[in-house]
This record gives sequence, C-alpha cells and structure tokens, in this order.
Amino acid sequence: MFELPELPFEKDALGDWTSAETLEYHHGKHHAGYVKKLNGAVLGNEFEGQELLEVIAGSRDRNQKVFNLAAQHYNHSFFWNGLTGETGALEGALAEAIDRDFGSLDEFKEQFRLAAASHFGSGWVWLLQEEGKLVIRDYHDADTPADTGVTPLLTLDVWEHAYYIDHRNDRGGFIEGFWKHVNWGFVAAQMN
Ligand code: MN3
Repeated sequence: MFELPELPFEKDALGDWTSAETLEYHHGKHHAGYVKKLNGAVLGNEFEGQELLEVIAGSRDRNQKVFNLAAQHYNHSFFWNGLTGETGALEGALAEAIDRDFGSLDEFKEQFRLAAASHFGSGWVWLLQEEGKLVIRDYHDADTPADTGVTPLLTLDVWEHAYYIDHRNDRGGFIEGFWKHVNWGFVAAQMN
C-alpha cells in the first residue's frame, strides 16, 4: 500500500507563499486523494505490490488511470522534499553546475520562471540532470520524468490548486516566491 508522506516542514513554515490552508488542501486532500485512489487502482492487477517507479514505468502509455495517479504521487512527494521554511546556501557542485549550464543563478531562475509562466494549463516544471548536464523541462498534467532515465533534482507544481488560495491567478507571484523556499541541500543531494 502506498502512503501519504508527512510534509518535511511545519504547515506554517512556507509563510505567505504557500499557507497552511493551501497545504491542508494540496497535501491533505489532493495528494492524499491521489494516494488513496492509486491504492484502489492497483488492487488485484499486475501493479499490486510493485514499487512506485515500477508502477509508473509499467503503466505509462498502457494504463492512463494508474499512470496519472502514480505519477502524481511521485511528483508531489518530490515537490514537498524540495521545499523548506528558509532557503539555505547554494554551493558546491550544484552551484558550479548551474553556472556552467545556465551562465549564472539569475539566468537559471529566469529560464525556470519562463518555463513555469508560459506552461499552458496544469503541469510541472523540473530541473533535471541529463547525461551530466542540468536542463529545465516542463511536463503536462501528471506526466513525470521519474521513469525516463534522467535524474530529477527539483520541481514546481504549476497546477492552479498549488497557488490559487494564496495567489489567486497570479502564477508569476507564486513562481517568484518559490526561490525563498527551495531546499538547495535536497537538490544538491539528488545530483549524481
Ligand atoms: Mn499539486
């Protein structure tokens, strides 16, 4: 059985950016709902008892319902892990790789902002490591890089349910505030 992970921070840790009220819905209702439905959707079929990544890879292009639920469980779990109350230092190999592949931290943030702001409809923006290089990619709806052979480092949920309570339709304000709460230590630890 898949389980809803505890948030790795207090519900009020993200301040005005993502309020406790948003987290009560986003984590406590949306993410919890995906986990509950996923457990129901794998009961009694080939996916029952498999690890999450196996379910994602096995259901992609074959069972859209199971894929969407499993991918959303993965994406949300990764999203929470990339967040923290107060962003820490960005240093070491991660800082060097950002400078190398984007030119500067500011340029990386600008490219990430553009990808998130211009993404049409629901989806996710990811920082990934592909063959040693950092790249930004956006994914529609529940789609995920989890099973595609790349190394996921950081993600931002750009579904409206992620920001509508605190930012209404201002996705730009939501993206801007993200940088105050990125857990760079987590991001750096994902690099290979
Ligand atoms: Mn979401």
